[in-house]
Amino acid sequence: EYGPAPEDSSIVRNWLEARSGGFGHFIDGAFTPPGTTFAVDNPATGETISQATQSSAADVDAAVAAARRAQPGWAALGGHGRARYLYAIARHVQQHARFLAVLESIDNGKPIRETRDIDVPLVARHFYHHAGWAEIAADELPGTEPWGVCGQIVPWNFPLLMLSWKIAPALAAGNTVVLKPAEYTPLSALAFAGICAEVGLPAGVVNIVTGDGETGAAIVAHEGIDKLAFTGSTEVGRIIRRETAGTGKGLTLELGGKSPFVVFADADLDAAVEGVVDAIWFNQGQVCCAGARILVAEAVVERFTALLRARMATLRVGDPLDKSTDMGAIVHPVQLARIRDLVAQGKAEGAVIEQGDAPQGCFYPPTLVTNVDPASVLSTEEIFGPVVTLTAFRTPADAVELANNTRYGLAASIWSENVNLCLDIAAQVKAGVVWINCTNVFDAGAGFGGYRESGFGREGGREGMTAYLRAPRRAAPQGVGDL
Ligand code: TXE
Repeated sequence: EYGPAPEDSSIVRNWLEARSGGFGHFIDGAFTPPGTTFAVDNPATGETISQATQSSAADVDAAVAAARRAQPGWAALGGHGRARYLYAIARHVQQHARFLAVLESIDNGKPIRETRDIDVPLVARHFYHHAGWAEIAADELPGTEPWGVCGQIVPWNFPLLMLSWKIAPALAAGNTVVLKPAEYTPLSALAFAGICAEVGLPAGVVNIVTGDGETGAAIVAHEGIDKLAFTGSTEVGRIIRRETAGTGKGLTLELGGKSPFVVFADADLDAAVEGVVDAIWFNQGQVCCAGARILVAEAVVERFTALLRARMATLRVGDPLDKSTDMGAIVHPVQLARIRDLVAQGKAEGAVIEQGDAPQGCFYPPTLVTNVDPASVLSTEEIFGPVVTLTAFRTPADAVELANNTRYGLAASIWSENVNLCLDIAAQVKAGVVWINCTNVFDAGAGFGGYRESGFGREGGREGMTAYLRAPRRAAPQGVGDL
């Protein structure tokens, strides 16, 4: 299997060089000239690789107006007409897979192995899946209609994948969109805009505006937006919930997490250790559903911890474009400082910190935290870095209590060879997604989302599709969060 090697970064370098003046927005089917720009950096090298435009209120107005104009025609194309475009987008994502994988890796700092094998294939899968939904939605979800124009705000941890989670169902349902990528990682969304142009997507169906939280706030407040979808911090989710209260806008929020990873005494410990690698060291731990709290049965805690330490020592942190790298760079020095501060705070509170190696720069080593109090910041705060706590439990009831001792409720992972026990525990753990003997398994056909302070609404599957449809004759299955 051939995958991108470091030298493949030249395809991205050439693309960026051809756009050395930086990027404008993608509005009404065309790129605007760059305006007031901000730097886009490669976190692994610290180098500025491009410039993107900070959107003004007028830019957001123009994008929303374009989306409004395009929406009736897009809906009128019918399911099959829209599906053809979604299939075309999926195919073009596959055709540009190598380019997109390298671009995402350079912009975000994540290992090329992950962008190549996980992010980009899942993006294509999401568009194929929702092309299927476009074909059958009229039959499967009768009496529904698109919301109209969707405002979509995505984070930097899976820039292109989160874009696909937002755009694919919205378009399948007959909506048009104004999407804002995160300011740290706007490039793959801009490349995606190029793909929309390439497949001849009607102008105004997808609009991409770049900028920071101010741009996000302008989208949230805009009267021409009918539905909002946000993935990001619980803090900003709260603001958006407040801002949209009483406006009639649809809303789904996918926010933070502090997911438990529960290992029972009869678990396959080697498999569970690999699970931890995937749960917390994948994407440098910058994963909303990261298994950030290992809870392990007392009877096996020593054996498990020894295996985990040995595995942690083998992880390679470094150049994201090197195919043998396990962990790349942290997305931005601000996030790195946040991780360092939280770990220092935890250490001051008495936690024991063990770390692997990491190069100088915007990197953070894989980190195991033991002797940690349940009230410590390391047990309660979303660190959004490669830092995992480990706590022993005595009985299954203790495990459930510890697992639910969080204000979040996004995901959980349970490890045991006793499937009855797994199912019993799964039913008691308060999490939107529960994985048994696996972790971080995503599929476009399965709903993903949380409850409590992890937000509400689902992305993927039938529920994810219905979130983009108004159901005049039925209550929409969303909007019941308790933020
Ligand atoms: O998030 P923000 P940040 C968590 C994680 C991380 C912390 C801070 O714990 O350490 O949040 O990250 C846009 N109105 N997650 O500061 O600010 C912003 O421009 C509208 C978990 O980067 O929430 C970006 O596009 N939009 C998370 C997006 O919101 C606003 C992924 C997310 O940024 C806005 C990311 C406003 N007032 C961080 N302010 C997950 N659930 O996966 C900012 N934005």
